[in-house]
Amino acid sequence: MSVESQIKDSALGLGFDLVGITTAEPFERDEQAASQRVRDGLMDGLPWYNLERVHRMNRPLVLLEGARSVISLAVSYNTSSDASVGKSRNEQTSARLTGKIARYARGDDYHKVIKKRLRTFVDGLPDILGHAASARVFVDDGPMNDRAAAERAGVGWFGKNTNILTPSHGSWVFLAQVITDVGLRPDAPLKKTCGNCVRCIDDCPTGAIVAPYVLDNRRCISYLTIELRGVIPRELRPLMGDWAFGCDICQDVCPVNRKTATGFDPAFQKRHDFDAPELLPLLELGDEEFRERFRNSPIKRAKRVGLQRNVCVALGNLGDARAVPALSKALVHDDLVVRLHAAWALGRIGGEVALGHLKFASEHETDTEVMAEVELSITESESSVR
Ligand code: B12
Ligand code: SF4
Ligand code: SF4
Repeated sequence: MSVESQIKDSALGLGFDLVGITTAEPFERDEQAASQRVRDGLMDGLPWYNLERVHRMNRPLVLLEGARSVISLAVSYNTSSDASVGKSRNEQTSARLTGKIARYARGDDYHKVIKKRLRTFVDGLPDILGHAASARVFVDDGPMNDRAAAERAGVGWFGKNTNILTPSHGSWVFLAQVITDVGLRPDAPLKKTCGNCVRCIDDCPTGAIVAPYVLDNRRCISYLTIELRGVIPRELRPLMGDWAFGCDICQDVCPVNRKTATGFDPAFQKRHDFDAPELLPLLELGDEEFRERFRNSPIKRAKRVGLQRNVCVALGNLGDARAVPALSKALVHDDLVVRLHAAWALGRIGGEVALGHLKFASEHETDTEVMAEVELSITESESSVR
């Protein structure tokens, strides 16, 4: 059995679903494209994503001295069917007021789980090779272009929504890389493309996929609900639907994802209520309860205030008056970002009761930015009452 086959078997045995190998040559097309994206302002909002990082992340030799190969790995997180996709708003609101969490975030934090697995994998390399090897591991936590490596190693191909699509598991995969100084026979990239399909581009509600393979980070719901700290641009809020954390629309509509193998990784099984969580109780969470509920979950990244801000937007978009009491409580939240989005949501739901709460807030609010939102929402609410 070749060394490459033994390495792949070892990875599959540890719970990786897919593995491919590429050289440590630079990803030149990707470096150029990503640099242009930064210059065009399409990566704005992620200050760490700068030209220096783009240079490093596309050059394995800069990341590991003597690098010769990249072993590219993927793990499926598609472990359960989706309770919320395909349900109409009426079906959802008739029972409970629920929002949506992106699939990748329904189980344990993948960074920790996969990092541990990568270390075990690397520890096993000397036994296979018969000598020591230098290696550096990455899983979305360092300057490495995961998608470019996965594409060139034949793990999958770039979809027009910018995700890597794999033939067996669709795009529902986490990507991880091992850069090593061992020379390995590379795999060939897949000869697959999206063809004429443009579903993801047409169905993205915020128009974030501005051209095939090009995403405007600032418009992506994933960015707005996970990475953005502070106020969500007003014009984008109505387009965000009921996403409380992340967004899967451009993957849900993708025909390649229709028939995909299910992942069995216990770490990524859906936690209770993590696909379509009840929104109102999330608004009530204190710091300690937030930490407890989202311990070892990717959702921690949004922080309590970010998640509660997202919940306000989702409730505003659901437009259900049952949310008015909870949102009116959020008008006196200790964080101004939550107060501001609660005011917006009340204005969007409208009606006499919501209007009354907004007027009360207009007499007591001390922050000028929140006050401006309260006043705008009063105007909108008054026009809905009339
Ligand atoms: C920054 C980032 C984000 C940002 C920006 C996303 C983006 N598209 O750039 C935000 C916060 C919005 C985000 C969202 C998501 N992310 Co993210 N993110 C990253 C991160 C850290 C860097 C990605 C990056 O470099 N983007 C910069 C741009 C320039 O790259 P790109 O969009 O991939 O574009 C490439 C193509 O255009 C290609 N290209 C250029 N010209 C051409 C021409 C042709 C013909 C072709 C084919 C390609 C091509 O070159 C570009 C550079 O490689 C990676 C982890 C990592 N270290 O790599 C995870 C990563 C990409 N994210 C991941 C995930 C899971 C997500 C979400 C699905 C989460 C969610 N459900 O909410 C969404 C998906 C949104 C989307 N449609 O992309 C996974 C993707 C797995 C996969 N199957 O592809 C990654 C790889 C993390 C991981 N290790 O698993 N993410
Ligand atoms: S994740 Fe959502 S908002 Fe972002 S590009 Fe895909 S569909 Fe658009
Ligand atoms: S929806 Fe169509 S265009 Fe978009 S990634 Fe899937 S196959 Fe490609």
